[in-house]
Amino acid sequence: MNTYIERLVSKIRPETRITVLTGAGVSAASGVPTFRGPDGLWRKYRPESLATPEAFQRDPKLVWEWYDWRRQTLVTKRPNRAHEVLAAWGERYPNFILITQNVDGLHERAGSQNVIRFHGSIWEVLCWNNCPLSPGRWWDETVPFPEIPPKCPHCNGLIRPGVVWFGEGIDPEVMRLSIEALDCDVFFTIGTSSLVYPAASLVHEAKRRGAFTVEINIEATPASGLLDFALQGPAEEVLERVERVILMGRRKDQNPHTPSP
Ligand code: BV8
Repeated sequence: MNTYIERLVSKIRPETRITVLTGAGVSAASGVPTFRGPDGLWRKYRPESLATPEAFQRDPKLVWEWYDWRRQTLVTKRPNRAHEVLAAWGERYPNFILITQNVDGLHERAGSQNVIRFHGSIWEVLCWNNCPLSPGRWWDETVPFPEIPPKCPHCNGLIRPGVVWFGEGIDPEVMRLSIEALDCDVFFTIGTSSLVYPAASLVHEAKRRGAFTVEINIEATPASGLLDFALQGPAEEVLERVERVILMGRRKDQNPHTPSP
């Protein structure tokens, strides 16, 4: 793995255009259940039964019970080393873009700026009736909601979570920014099963456009065999190792006579 990490780091310069796509695996070390892992969120519920507009129409209370439970869980969690390293890269590299499929907000809590939230945020809500008095969507961190399903303060109808459900399109501006970010030198896909589209198509388009593509995951995914590097291991450990090699290299550049440890 070290040789791979050294070869990867040799491709990273201050001006390198780096784009990262993350999935639930990046939040796993924070104790946030993934979707398809052994304790996965979907294990208890079927995606069709909860994360779709039809499910919400049919049973808004059940859907909100699931999201309110996830929000209550999230407030007890903290960003882990994977989030922290990615936030540091966002500071260090001017051409760094982070796209996440996660709706948990942990990247922002770790300090990442301008995160492209491909599937929205569990901390945003919008009026289910799109009532004219309500803003498009707004931030609401109420935990727990005193009333389930919560009501729109502007029309007393229902509000819905500000996430993208199955069968819903990606916000056009989010999609535009994400596609623009595929013109990069190095594309990382980290902690995602690469099963949900169109998010799973991003890494392939980045490769087609000439990016060096790297996957970090604890297991193989449908994308693994198509990428330049598949680094197998927990994101919080692999990213820490990559960061350490980067920092060692920077120290050497600044003090060429530093003996390597
Ligand atoms: C759309 C927000 C059209 C909500 C989510 C057949 C073929 C292809 C596509 C389809 C199809 N049938 C239907 C579709 C479309 C569908 C889809 O892709 N379905 C899949 C299941 C086949 N997609 C859609 O519906 C999308 N919309 O197509 O719309 C359209 C277009 C225009 C106009 C109208 C309509 C919208 C999909 C968005 C769904 N919303 N989330 C919420 O969170 O409640 S999806 C949700 O699951 C996540 O956001 C994420 O995107 C997705 C996948 O989850 P992952 O993040 O990858 O997590 P997972 O648990 O799966 O994997 C974790 C990984 O981490 C694993 O690989 C594991 O090994 C690894 N890991 C674990 N620990 C670690 C680790 N890795 C590193 N370190 C660790 N420590």
